[in-house]
Amino acid sequence: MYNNSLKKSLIFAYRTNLNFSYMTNPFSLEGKNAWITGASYGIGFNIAKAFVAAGIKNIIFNDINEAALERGLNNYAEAGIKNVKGYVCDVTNETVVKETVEKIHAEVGQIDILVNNAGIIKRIPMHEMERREFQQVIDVDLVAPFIVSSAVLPEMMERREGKIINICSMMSELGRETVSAYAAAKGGLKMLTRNICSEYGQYNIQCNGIGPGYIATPQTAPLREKQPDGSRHPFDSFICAKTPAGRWLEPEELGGPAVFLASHASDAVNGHILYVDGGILAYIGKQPQ
Ligand code: NAP
Ligand code: GCO
Repeated sequence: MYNNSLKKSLIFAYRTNLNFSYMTNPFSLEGKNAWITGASYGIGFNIAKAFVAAGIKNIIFNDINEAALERGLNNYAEAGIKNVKGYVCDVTNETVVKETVEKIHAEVGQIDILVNNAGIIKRIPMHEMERREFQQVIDVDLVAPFIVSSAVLPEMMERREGKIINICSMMSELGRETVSAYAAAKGGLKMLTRNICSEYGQYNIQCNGIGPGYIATPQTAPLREKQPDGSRHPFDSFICAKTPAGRWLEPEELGGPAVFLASHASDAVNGHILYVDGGILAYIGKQPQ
């Protein structure tokens, strides 16, 4: 009886590439390397901090130029994070992405976890938006996750293990004025997530998304700016009324969900979008008083 259950556990462990730390803590990231794109600050940086707390071996991040990379490296140093390697890499440039993956393999090692975090938004009414501007958003928010994932997948397939997390949005589900390109890209990213799951699940690769609600980062700073008379930005009040918690979320609050999706704890979760929105998608909004 005992022998049988031990044998079953060992077969399970072998099939799923488990290690000892998994058996004691399914949320452990010990021994793993994670590449988080555009993680100099904001959501990506906070996901990196949570990965470090979960025992990650190495954090890899990139930013678009030397100055941005330096700023990021300073942020990691200030947070006391030493096991970090930064690269200058524009995620929309296929050649540079391929070169960066080669450098990471040579200088750090295998990429166990990829977080497609880099993103931009342009808030322009659709009928005033130029095709070039629409395309830029699609390139960074949708085409880049395709480029980076495609460059990382072959090695994951060879090892028959990997985690890809795509940072989606409320706009993967909902629309609003002025964010047509962003909503189109993030809606597409939700479906890219499901398709990577469908195509590569057979290689023990899990691809899931995180759909953050409204998070207080530089990307959303213009929506929270105080008015000249000192009152709150109307969008700020609008978001608080749309969120059951009645507040913006902090980037730190995405750390736990990201650790879950990066760790063996989520090995049976694939193609899922985990909305971390303080309940926005469940709520009709604050009723008039
Ligand atoms: P952020 O503060 O603007 O950070 C985005 C990062 O991506 C920055 O480091 C930026 O670099 C980098 N980046 C942009 N284009 C790049 C490119 N072509 N190559 C490499 N890096 C590039 O944004 P955030 O709020 O942390 O958002 C992170 C992700 O979460 C984005 O995908 C965003 O759409 C998504 N999201 C945000 C919220 C929110 O409420 N904040 C909600 C839902 C989803 P620079 O330093 O050069 O700008
Ligand atoms: C906007 C916001 C959003 C959020 C987020 C929602 O202008 O509506 O910037 O796009 O940042 O993506 O989940």
